[in-house]
Amino acid sequence: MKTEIKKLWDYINKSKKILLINHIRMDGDAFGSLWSFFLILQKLGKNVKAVNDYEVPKSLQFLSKEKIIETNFEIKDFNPDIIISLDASDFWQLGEIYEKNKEFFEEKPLIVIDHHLTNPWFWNINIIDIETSSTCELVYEIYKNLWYDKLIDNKIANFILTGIYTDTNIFYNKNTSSKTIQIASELFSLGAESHQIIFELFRKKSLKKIKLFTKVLSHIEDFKDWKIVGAIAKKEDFWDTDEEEISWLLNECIATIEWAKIAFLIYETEKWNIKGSLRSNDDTIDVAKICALFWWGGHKLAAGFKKSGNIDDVKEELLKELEKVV
Ligand SMILES: [Mn+2]
Repeated sequence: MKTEIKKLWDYINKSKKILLINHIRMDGDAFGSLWSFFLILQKLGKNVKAVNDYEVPKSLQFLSKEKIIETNFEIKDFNPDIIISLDASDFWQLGEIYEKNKEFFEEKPLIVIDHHLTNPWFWNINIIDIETSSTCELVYEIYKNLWYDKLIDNKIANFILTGIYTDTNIFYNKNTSSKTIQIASELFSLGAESHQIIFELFRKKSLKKIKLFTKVLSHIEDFKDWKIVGAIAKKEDFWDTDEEEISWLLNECIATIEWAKIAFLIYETEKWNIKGSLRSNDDTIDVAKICALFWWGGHKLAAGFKKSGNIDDVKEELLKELEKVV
């Protein structure tokens, strides 16, 4: 890891133009790691651009009024010296920007910074640590190694703490280590506004959202013999939601059922476009492996998948796989 970080430092030093990219449908960790890197590189005097296929989710916009992430961007015109990918566990997670510029990505030095178990270590420099709670925790350690931590102001500290909070569910998930807490403590000292981040991302809810959740939760099904609990949500019941809301519904409601070993939520993003999200409450059950049978990835205790088809059929197919592991 140290040699990889040294290589990153060499690349950053040599580069004038740097492109940052994170995974599509970014979460707090993808967002926070990208933003913090953006600001650090700017302070180092680099010409930095950040890209993603999608706009920043509304829930994260409280962190900055400024928009740095460009959704329509000709990376060939920018012609960066290096590309840094944050929190993406595979190529497809880089979205259409990658698909459209495949050769370009292959030509340029690509540095992958990530913590997903399913990452295939896909390019020139892989700074990947699956023991780390979040990409934000990892980038903080990189900044410390490279002496960039001197550049961290309260705004940058806020972005990093956001990723740590969202990926650990405020230190609740088992990926939280004493080092995670140590780093958070340092971020507090640097002026991170913990209370505001927790309020914005974990506490506040709209009445509309609560009504929507009531609907989905009324469809909860239990497969108690297998200690599985889950719900499906059809498009008409579950409009206008984002990934964070789905995680909340699953983490805070469905997965808290006392006897549940596995919890799932399957939902339609469009008719026939199905996504599923899974949680394991049992260390011996790896839901990332189950999701990998479909098409996605994630972590041992929290993972998701994508599939097209009829939502009820997808549920049956998933249950068949789940029954094998419980
Ligand atoms: Mn992450």
